[in-house]
Amino acid sequence: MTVTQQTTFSLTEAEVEQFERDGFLGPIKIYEVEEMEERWKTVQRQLRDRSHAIYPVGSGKASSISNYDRHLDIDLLSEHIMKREIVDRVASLLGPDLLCWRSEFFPKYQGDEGTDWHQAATFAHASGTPQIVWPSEDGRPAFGGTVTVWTAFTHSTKENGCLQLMPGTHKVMNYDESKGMEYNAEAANSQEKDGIKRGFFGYDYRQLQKDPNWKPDESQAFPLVMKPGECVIFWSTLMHASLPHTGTKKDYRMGYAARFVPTQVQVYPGTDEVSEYGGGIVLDKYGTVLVSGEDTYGHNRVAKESQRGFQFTPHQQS
Ligand SMILES: O=C(O)CCC(=O)C(=O)O
Ligand SMILES: [Fe+2]
Repeated sequence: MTVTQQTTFSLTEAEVEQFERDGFLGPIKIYEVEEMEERWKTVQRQLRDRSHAIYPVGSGKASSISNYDRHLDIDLLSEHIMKREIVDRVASLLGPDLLCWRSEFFPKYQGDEGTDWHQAATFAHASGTPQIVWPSEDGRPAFGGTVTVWTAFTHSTKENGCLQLMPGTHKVMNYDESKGMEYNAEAANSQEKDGIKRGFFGYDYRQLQKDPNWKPDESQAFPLVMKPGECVIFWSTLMHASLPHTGTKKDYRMGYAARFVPTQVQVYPGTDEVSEYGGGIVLDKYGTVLVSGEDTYGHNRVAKESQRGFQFTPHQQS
């Protein structure tokens, strides 16, 4: 794996080794608590204004995918995915030529189930079509996945549904994302798995298990408590989940995940529309964002600026 030249926020060799061993790094402070809280208030207000959003609003559960990629129309989110504190670190892991291909909100409100244990290499799990495809090496597909930077926009605690991780589980896939899952919005918030209320936003991730009799080993898991403004960087192929929200109404948790791949990866190859989570989006206004380096492959549409004219000027790692 490439260790890029040292810049202000690039990782040390020891941190890169730790990431390769454990599959994650963090929590890492990106914003002061007060700054994050201010930013989140503003973003929250701006999320409601969809006049420049690239996907139209969906109904019910489908609304979550209509809030994909709001970094393409909300300045504070455009700035967030370009932040050197994030980009330099991810470049230390994936090399200097980097795309942000997706961002997503992950809320947990009072009574919400936890997120199922899962791993994602192609992101075909819900739509049935791979959303990211790495080049094949010697005719074999390389080990896929994306580096996710999940930032706590609010406090993230054991009571309000913080993430859980299983260190070191990112090198073996327990799931086959091509199997397909049944969508059933009504099934949400109704199932216990090993005594913990969990689901996957209307899906049951267990349907993708390679071995139907296998069970995630909860004893390997730990809860990742985070303050507003802290992030965790992890391979999407790391076993990850979250706890149910058993706390009070006021104390919701909000995570914002930005996903990165190197420029040699094909994003949404051969795909114009995505149907998943009971909703659908059309990719006509979609573009990846080159956050660092250059794109010599030209596999993907690259947005030069956001829908509001925010300039995506890639950082140089030197
Ligand atoms: O926030 C959660 O509960 C799940 C997040 C997740 O699965 C992801 O960022 O890939
Ligand atoms: Fe995930």
